[in-house]
Order: sequence, then C-alpha cells, then structure tokens
Amino acid sequence: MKRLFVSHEKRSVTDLGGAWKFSLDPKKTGIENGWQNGLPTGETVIVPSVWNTELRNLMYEGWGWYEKKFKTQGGTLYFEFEAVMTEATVWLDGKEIKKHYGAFTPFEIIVNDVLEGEHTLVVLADSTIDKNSFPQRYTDWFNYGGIARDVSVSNLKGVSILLNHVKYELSSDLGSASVWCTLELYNASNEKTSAPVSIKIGDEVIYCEQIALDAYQAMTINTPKVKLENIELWNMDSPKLYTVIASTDTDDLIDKIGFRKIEVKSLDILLNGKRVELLGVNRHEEHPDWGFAFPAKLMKKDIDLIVDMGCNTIRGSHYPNSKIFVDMLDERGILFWSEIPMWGCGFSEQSLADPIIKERGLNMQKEMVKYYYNHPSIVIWGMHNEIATYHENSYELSREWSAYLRENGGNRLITHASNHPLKDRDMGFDDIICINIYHGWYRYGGYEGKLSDWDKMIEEFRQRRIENGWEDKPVIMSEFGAGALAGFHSHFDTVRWSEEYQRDLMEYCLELFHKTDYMRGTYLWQFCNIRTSPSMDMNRVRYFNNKGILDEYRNPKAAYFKVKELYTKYANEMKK
Ligand code: ADA
Repeated sequence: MKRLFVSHEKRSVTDLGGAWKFSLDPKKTGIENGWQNGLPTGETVIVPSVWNTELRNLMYEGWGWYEKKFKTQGGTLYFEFEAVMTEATVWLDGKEIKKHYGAFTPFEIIVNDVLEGEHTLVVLADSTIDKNSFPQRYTDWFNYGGIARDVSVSNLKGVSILLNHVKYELSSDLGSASVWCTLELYNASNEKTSAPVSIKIGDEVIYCEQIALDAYQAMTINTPKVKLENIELWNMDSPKLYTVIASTDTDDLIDKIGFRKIEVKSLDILLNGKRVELLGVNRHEEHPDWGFAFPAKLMKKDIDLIVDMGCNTIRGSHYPNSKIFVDMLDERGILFWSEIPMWGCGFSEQSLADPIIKERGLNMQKEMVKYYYNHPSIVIWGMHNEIATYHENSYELSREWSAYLRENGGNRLITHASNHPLKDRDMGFDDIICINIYHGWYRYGGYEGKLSDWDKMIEEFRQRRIENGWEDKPVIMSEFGAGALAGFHSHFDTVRWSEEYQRDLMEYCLELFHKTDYMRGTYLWQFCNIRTSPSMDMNRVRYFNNKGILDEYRNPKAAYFKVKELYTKYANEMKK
C-alpha cells in the first residue's frame, strides 16, 4: 500500500503494480473454464486501474479477470490489496485464498509454506450490482470495476507485525498523554519462535517485551499504558506527526500518528479545546479518465485547490479514500469525514433489516476503523448517507453501528447524513447532526425548490431540535448545491444550470448557514463534477453530476471564486 513515508525497513515488500494479463468475462464462465489457474488469453493492462476507462468498456459491469506471475524466495507470503471493485476472489496457483466484499477497503491474505520460484496470482473482480450490493443500482456515482488501488506481496519472516493501533488519552491540559497500543502479531515461521517486540513513538520506547508464538500463530496484544510528557498536539495550523515504529528482530511496521482531541460542547465543535467552524466540500475520489484508480499526483492538486478555497475539511463522499490521500490530509492539517458506501436512496426500507445488508455494512465500518484508525485527520465517522432514517429498520441499524463506532472508533465524532431532517429518528445517536437538502434546486416534501424555502426549514428544524432535546448537538449542512454547466452563462440570475445561478445559490446558502445560530459548518455539494450512473437517468445531464464548483477536469466555475471569498472570510473570523 503506497504511503507518504516508508512503512517497512526490515520487511521486503514487492509492489505488484504494473502490467497484468486481463480479460473480461461477460458470460461468467471463467471458473468452469479453469481461468483461476491462469488466463488462456488476454490483453495487457496496467494495475491499478478500472476497466471502464479503457476504450469500449465504459458500460461493462460484471466479471473481469487479472493474472500476474511473480517470483518469490518462498516461505510465508503476505498479499495486500488496497481496493478491488466490488467483490474479489483471489487464487494462488489455482487455489482459492480469499473472497472479499466491498470496493473501498483494503484486505490482506497470508499464505504459508509457499515454494521458491514463479507463482501465478489470479484475481476475479466482480462489479455486478444485485439486491445485496453496496451501492445499489440507483446511485449517484459510476460503478467502476477492477483492481483500483495498490497490490503488493511481502515475505514475512519470524514474528511479524500485522497491525498497530495507537490509542491514547490526553491529560486535561492536553500537555501529556497516556498511550498504549493494540498490536496484531503473526509468527510466519513453521516452528515456535520467540522475538523481542518493541514500539517507539518519536524518540520514546513505550513497549519492549520478549514474545513467544507457536508456528503460524496469531496473537493480539494490548500493551500497558505509558505516560508521554510534553506532547506536541496535531493542530490544523501545525499538524505535528509522530513516527511510530513497531518492530521485532525480523519485521517492522512504521506509521504516523498525531495527538489531538475532537469533542462537542454545548453546540460547539472543539479541536484541542478550540472552537472550529467546519468549512468543507464533499469530494469524490474520482476522475473521468481514471475512475476510482485516482493518481496520487492529482490528489495533491485537489488538496491544493481545496486549501486555496479556504476549506479546513473534506467529506470523503461516499466511501473510504486512498490511504495516501488521508496521509496527505494528516500532513496538511485538514479534517476528514470518512464514511462507507451506503448511498441510501437506493436502499429500500426493508433492505435495512436484511441480514446480508446489515452484515456487509457493519463489516465495512469495521474495516474502515481497522485500516484508518491511526489517522489524526479523520475526525468524523459517517455511518451512512440518506437512508430511510424515518423508519424503524434504520433506527435499529444506526443503533448497532453507532455503538460499534463509539466503542471501537477512537476519538471521533459520529454522524450520518440525513435528507429527512423533520422525520429522522436516528439523530439521537449522533454527536453532530448532518443535513443534506437542496432547496433552491430540487422540489420536495411541500417545498417549492426556491431559495426562500430555506428560512422555513431552518425554523422547522429549530423547533424539532428543541422537541427532541438535541439543542446541544451542532448542526452541519452536509450537502446543498445546484448544477451548473461549465461555460454556460446567463444575464438572468434565475436561469438554472448557469454558472451564475450556482454561484448565487452558494452565496445565499453559505451566508445563511454561517449566521444560523445552531449551525457550525458546511460541506457544499460538491468539489467537482463526477461521472455518474445511468440509473440517475435524465436527471443528470451528460451522465455527470454537474454540481461541482469545478468541472471534472478541475477548471473552476464562477461559484469557486465566491466560495473562496466567503470561506476565506469565515476562516479569518475564526482566527480573531
Ligand atoms: C444527495 C447525495 C449525493 C448527490 C446529491 C445530488 O444528497 O448524497 O451523493 O446525489 O444528492 O446531487 O442530488
């Protein structure tokens, strides 16, 4: 997995990116034809990538096969896949070694006793949408298929470190921290092995023990608490990161952490005790030429644009983003909201009680927490987006998922994005209330699609907060916006799809929310246009969601400059 820093000095990792043999399988006959042993024919593609951006494959949904031959000195191999869309089945030399469901979270595979020499790795990526899939058919993004993020293989030797979650409690003056770690160890040797296991944070060794494990045994350890004095905090203007090295005599795992506290106190969001107004954008990690196989170089460009706009936060709508992107946010002090790909309008009320849907969703929450736990920039876990939160099935699901995140998710605020602010029953589970509404663009629920609808809604929701005892929960407008076709201008400010209409709507909304006493932030919809699913039909001109304040090639529309002016003004007010 690519990171912004070296994550192993002792472990030898081979990047399996580059040329793979590839074949589509529209009839889904590959298994009966033995393709798991190796592909009979195929073209060469570059991994990571998605097949839909190749010529003629745009609309292909279904099975895609990948094959890679690689050489190894043998022993215990550790494969890491950062993202395969959407279901992955993996074979090594014809033997199935993994099935994984979920497009945007990593998974790994340990294979013992591999012989020295050349081996064949085959991956079946299945992007088929069915009644149990995340997302469902009706979803406002494009269903890309393929091996979209990095693949690597390592040789594990002796006692190895598979995971290290750094946990801490800050003292009340935030000057020191009580720190401990949850370590997952694995003995990659075929005999009982004893090894020194140590953890260093910055210059301080916080743990050092001799640990013995049986052959191929896994073990989870919670290390004792240690006090670290004179902590330098991770702040937005000085995002101090500490290097954490967990190592044994034969293996290591290097990561970065930051010490910070995010909390809510009587309507305010506090980062390290200081009030923050969230000035944010929703961003898909998507580009029409690369799909979800998003290049790191462009991530930096997106962040530069977002920072230039005066933002201090990004919502990773609507799925976990690449690790290297979140590393960049850690380095630059930008707050991040991470969520799972549960885009609600496609999920029926009944599906929310379906055991497969619930299990898949919870598993995605677990994987998100597992792989992203150490990132200081992630301050919000999003449970889901726009599901039927007025229904009891949703209530049960949110109850279970919020309990899981609260117990296991570290110091983060929990939320869900709701498009039913006046009927939502799940907001009581949240630390911050997040509302998606498009007044001034769509007509719905007795509202007329006019900007003036906002005033009515703000007053109605004020009342609802009081009736439900939610007065202390900050409210964030997590989506609002209007479509604009880049280059389409009008003298008349009421002409929809013009850059001027979008710009004026953004100005109206941002100024209104900024001065609304119970609101503490905004995530405008959206950073840039995205390619979307044909299931959205005529609603989406060009089959793009055109609500970006930049177009899909990151060229600014008029709204970009207005947002920049306003967010910069609000950011300066915060400094006073
Ligand atoms: C919803 C949804 C977004 C997008 C938006 C829109 O709020 O969460 O993904 O579809 O609506 O453009 O209508």
